[in-house]
Formats: sequence, C-alpha cells, structure tokens
Amino acid sequence: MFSEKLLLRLKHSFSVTVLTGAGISAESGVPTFRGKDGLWNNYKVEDIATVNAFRNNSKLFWDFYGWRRKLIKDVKPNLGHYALVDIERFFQDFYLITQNVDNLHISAGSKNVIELHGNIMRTKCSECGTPYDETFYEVTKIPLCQKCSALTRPDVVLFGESLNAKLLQRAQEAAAQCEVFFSIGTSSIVEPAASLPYMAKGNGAYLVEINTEKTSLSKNVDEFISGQSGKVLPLLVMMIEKMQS
Ligand code: BJW
Ligand code: ZN
Repeated sequence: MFSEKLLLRLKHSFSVTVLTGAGISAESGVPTFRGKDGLWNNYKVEDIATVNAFRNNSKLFWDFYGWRRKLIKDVKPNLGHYALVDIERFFQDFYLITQNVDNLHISAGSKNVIELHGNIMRTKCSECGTPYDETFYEVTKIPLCQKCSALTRPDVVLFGESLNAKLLQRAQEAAAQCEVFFSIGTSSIVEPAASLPYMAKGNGAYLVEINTEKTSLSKNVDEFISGQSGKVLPLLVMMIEKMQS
C-alpha cells in the first residue's frame, strides 16, 4: 500500500504537513459536501455557504447551519483522526491544516491544528465580528449582536469571504517548508486550500494523496493511496512505528 520511497522519506524527514477535508470525517458520520449524495435537501453547498445566502435567505442559511451543528455535536473522531494524533508525535515539525469546521481533529487530541475555514460551533457577529459563546441549534428569530445589533452567524468561512490572513499565512508556510505533504479526503476544488499541495511540491516536498476517489490533484501527486482514511492512516502509523524500532 505504501511505497518504499514514501517510508524512507518519512524515516528521514523532520517536517510533515497534512491537509484534510470532509472525507476524513465521513467515517464519523459527517456528510461530505460534494459527490453523489449531496449534502442537504438537494441544495449545493455553493448555493448556501455564501454571504449572499446569509443576507438574502438567512432563514434557509440558519436552518442549514442549525442542522449541521446538531449533527456535528453528537459525532466522535474516528481512527483516521486518532492516527494523525499519533503521526504528529513522530515528527519535529508537524502541521495539520484542516478545511473542516467540525472540531474533530482537536477533540481527537491533535495539537498543531490550523482551522482554515473556521469552527461551526462558534458564533460571531456578521458585522463587527464579536464572538459569542452560545451555539444555537434552532432559531425562530436570528440572535442579534449585543454591541451593534447586526445578525449573528456561525464562525465559518463562506464562499466569497477571505480566510483569516494569519491562519492562511501559517498554512502556506507549513506547506512550503515541509518535506512530506499529505492531502487527505478533500476534492481539492476549493481555493485557496487547493493550492497548498502545489506550494509544497513546488518547494520539493513529496506529495501524497489519500482518497477513496481520484481528484484533480491526483495526476500531480508522487503517490496516490486509494482507500478510506480511517483504514489507511492506522496502517501508516504501524509502518512508521515498525521503521523506528
Ligand atoms: C474520502 C472518504 C474517506 C470521502 N476517506 N476520502 C481561484 C479560482 C477559482 C475560484 C476561486 C479562486 N480563489 C477563490 C475562489 C472562490 C472560491 C472557490 O474556491 N470556489 C471553488 C468552488 C472554485 N473560494 C472562496 O471563496 C474562498 N475565499 C477566498 O478565496 O477569498 C478571496 C477571494 C474571494 C473571491 C474570489 C477570489 C478570491 C473561501 C472558501 C470557503 C469554503 N467554505 C466551505 C464552507 C465552510 C463552512 C461549512 O462547513 O459549511 O468549506 S465550502 C466547503 O468546501 C467547505 C469545505 O471545507 C470545502 C472543501 O470541501 P472538501 O473538504 O474538499 O469536501 P468535498 O465534499 O468536496 O470532498 C470530500 C472528498 O473526500 C472527496 O474527494 C471524496 O472522494 C473523499 N472521501 N470519504 C478518504 N472515508
Ligand atoms: Zn456586532
């Protein structure tokens, strides 16, 4: 399943960066965004996860995020998340960049996590950005900001919004400096995250993709590993442990 070249690279590497997407949480029961099953009531994520949807159809927007929040509050990390906690311990520099907003890497115990698209359980003001501790699951009337009276919303990055500049910079640095880069369970469509593997490869990293399907990235990787991340990653941990003993 893993090439000699990858195992040797890992043996001699100090710096590993991982990018994850919705696929890593699929085995926990969190639906992915794209693909045959779609996400929610036949809506495309590109139609709901946008600033326009929030402004023009805030009820639909909040129904969608309320449904996602309810679902996510009850799920648990899977073997893929836990394997990444183990892998972090093997390397001096390890960064886990995630596009997921479900908090599962952090609840599994990963330390160096960069949440590029925010965290769905957090709430913030849509205008002044004031954070709120409450997580609303069902709203009949959208809660307003206590400072400026604007509508509140989940603290996630919508299409057309800029990512947090500091987090993006940290992610780009982590991609550019690593010796091995893993892209796991992402369709590699959404920018700027989709550019990170290319940044890594351009700086000499060995590029590995783990996915159940081929993506637009696949033809550019050094190694494509076909399979569910919850099965592939625990095997990778075993191989790394074996190499070190
Ligand atoms: C498994 C598996 C298993 C399943 N094991 N694998 C350059 C060119 C063109 C467009 C743009 C561009 N730069 C910016 C844009 C616009 C836009 C964009 O990228 N659009 C694309 C559609 C082309 N980007 C933005 O707007 C971003 N902002 C930005 O760049 O600001 C500056 C700017 C703005 C406008 C113009 C230019 C510059 C913001 C993007 C925010 C994305 N937000 C979302 C929602 C977050 C909140 C929420 O969760 O609701 O983030 S959209 C959604 O997609 C979510 C995800 O994080 C993201 C990525 O999805 P992901 O993770 O890849 O999931 P899937 O479902 O697509 O794939 C799952 C994969 O897993 C599949 O491959 C399966 O095969 C696999 N799989 N089971 C392993 N068990
Ligand atoms: Zn406000």
